[in-house]
Amino acid sequence: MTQLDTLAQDKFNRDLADLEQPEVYKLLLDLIAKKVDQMPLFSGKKKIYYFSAEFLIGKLLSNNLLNLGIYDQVKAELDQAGFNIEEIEDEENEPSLGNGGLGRLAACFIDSIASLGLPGDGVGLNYHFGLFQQYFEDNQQQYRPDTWLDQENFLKKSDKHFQVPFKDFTLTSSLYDIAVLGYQQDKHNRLRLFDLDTVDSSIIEDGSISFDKTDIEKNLTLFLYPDDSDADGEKLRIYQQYFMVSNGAQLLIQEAIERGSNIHDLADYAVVQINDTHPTLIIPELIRLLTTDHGLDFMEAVKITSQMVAFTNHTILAEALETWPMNYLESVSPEIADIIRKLDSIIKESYPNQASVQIIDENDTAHMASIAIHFGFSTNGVSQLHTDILKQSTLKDFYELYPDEFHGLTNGITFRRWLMDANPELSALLDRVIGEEWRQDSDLSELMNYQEDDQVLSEFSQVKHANKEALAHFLQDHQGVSINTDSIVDVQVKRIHEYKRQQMLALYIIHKYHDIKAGNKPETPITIIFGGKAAPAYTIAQDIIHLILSLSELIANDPEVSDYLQVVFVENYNVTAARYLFTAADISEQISLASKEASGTGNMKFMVNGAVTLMTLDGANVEIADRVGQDNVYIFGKEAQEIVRLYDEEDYVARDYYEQAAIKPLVDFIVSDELLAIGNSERLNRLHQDMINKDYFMALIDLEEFIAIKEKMYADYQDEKAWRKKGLINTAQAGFFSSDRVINEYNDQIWHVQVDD
Ligand code: KOT
Repeated sequence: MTQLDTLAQDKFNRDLADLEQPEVYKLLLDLIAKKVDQMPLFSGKKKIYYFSAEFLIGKLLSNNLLNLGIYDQVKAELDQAGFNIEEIEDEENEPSLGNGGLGRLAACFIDSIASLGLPGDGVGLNYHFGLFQQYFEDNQQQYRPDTWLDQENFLKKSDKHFQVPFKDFTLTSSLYDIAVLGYQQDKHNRLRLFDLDTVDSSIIEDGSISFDKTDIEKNLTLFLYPDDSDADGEKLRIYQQYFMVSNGAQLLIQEAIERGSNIHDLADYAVVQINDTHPTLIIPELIRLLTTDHGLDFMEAVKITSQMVAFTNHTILAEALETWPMNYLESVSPEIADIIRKLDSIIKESYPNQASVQIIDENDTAHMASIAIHFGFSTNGVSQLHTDILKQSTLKDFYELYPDEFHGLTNGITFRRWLMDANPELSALLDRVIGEEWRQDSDLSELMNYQEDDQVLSEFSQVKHANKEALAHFLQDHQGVSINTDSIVDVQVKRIHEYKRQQMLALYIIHKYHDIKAGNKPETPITIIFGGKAAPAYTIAQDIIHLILSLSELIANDPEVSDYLQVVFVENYNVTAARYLFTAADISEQISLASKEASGTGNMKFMVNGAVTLMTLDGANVEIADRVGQDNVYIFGKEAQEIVRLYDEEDYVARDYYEQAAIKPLVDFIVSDELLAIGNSERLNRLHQDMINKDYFMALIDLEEFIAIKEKMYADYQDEKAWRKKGLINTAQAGFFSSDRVINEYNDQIWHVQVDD
């Protein structure tokens, strides 16, 4: 009798084959829980605490089975009983605990920390409705709360509680844990998510995502702030951040004492990595706890804290830099505000004439990044280019004060999820061609020896085609759209933001639409796919979604064009959908305005799955191009230095570009009779005006080059073998972008934690 059959009989007194799908799902949860119960925690003197407001972990069922090394066996048992493991995974809701790149990076990092055998937990919040679910109505983005907690899941309520003192009340937290299983490890780490038992979903206005913002006890962990690379200045956010870090700080001190710390040596027991500035209040909170609860004097507490906290910056966008008015902080926690004022005095005394490095500015507003840099021991950027820009411009004055504390650590992705789990066909092909070592060391470079091998290239093509079929099924089930699996699959998936320039790809679509109508039919049909959410407060981003959806409808209903060009916008893009898109893509769109995308990590997920990147020299794209060489990527557009100069000298005038003969008709088509007949005039007119008069992220500056290079790419695709060779070289060179490499670098340069083996 199989493992699952035995469990089924214990639990239901029936055979596996007689169960319903939800029961099988529960059985698998039980099986995994049993295995986890037998696995001790990773341990050691010093432990990593990765603090993040977001952990975009994705569904865990198959990932956990894979990490436990029982995926194939379980799949076979299920097959035998007539179940399909992918259908069973439909029973699991995707945890809704992140916005985009920053949250997904945290998920990849905790996977790698465990897979490398390091003791280290993630610390965050358990948002009951997480990020909103996106759906489309009248070609516009709409919102519904994500009820992800409704289904049985991997969260386990612990018996830990802490008291968090706010100005007017004290809240008692509850701690939930999710086991983080490293790849083929016999110990595990945890994701620690704090919550409040008093949160009350009945305060949400029916079916919407609006709620009473004042009643903290009822609303604190209801929702995740829906901003990506943006900061929303509401007070509830400070409550959330302080709740997260106060709990996390109390937890880490408690655990350190249990392991033998005498408090004075706390920095030998714990290192805290903060994922951007959202957890910065851990600095004053640690100082508060060390002085008030543990009797240290202020300067000793400051010194210990400064040896414990390391800061990662994820963006140079000014609108994303967190600043809090001191009166907000005072109304949330006067003690914390008071400590921040003391830290500010230290800096004002040390650097009296340097406005740019102060903590509190002339408007009595606190700059969270300043606190993190002055009172942490490490600041890092997330790609080489991003780190250079931090050192040379955004954080130049800080870099001059602390040159040795700056690090550049290019982001990475976990191959467990983004290759093994997402693309079992490609993984099996890799096993056959280069052996299975890559599953341990992420080294795929041996594949370079097969770039001229017809057999391998043809199998590579077959895998891509099978993944296009899987994507087609997903889109059919998910939103009733059918796509041509023999078309070129060209994908841009990421949050909707002007700097990422989805609007530039929309202008290309307008160009292509007219070109096809003029009789220039593509040899191979083209499917352009978008996915991503826009923040509810970000009007222009929603206008861009509206433009793309309206174009999609126009093209689908035009028989002259629809056989050659299709535009799809995936509804509610998330980790679950991402898997199908990264593995099916021929073309990866990484077209941000140079200097603005700190790293990007989607670029790496496409690359490892053999897509060819269309890129500006931004973020980690630069390093992708360095590794695969000029023949295997398509580069266009102005470079970062030039863009930084244009901003410094306010030297970009959108209208000058708009007036050009090749550009004007494309922009003006946004408000053409054809599109206005489909779309909303207010949205289309606003976007049109914005592009002509502002275009703050310079979609027009690179448009002509973009159109030219896209045409070249589609033409090059016609040589199937040459195209797949490019894809194969991309996969072969992707090893560097494994998050295992990144975590080893963090540990060598910043954390210095011992592997537990
Ligand atoms: C959000 C709010 C405030 C500050 C920063 C952010 C932020 C940055 N959210 N996501 N990012 C992205 O982080 C990724 C991981 O490092 C990068 O790859 C990506 O370029 C950032 O935009």
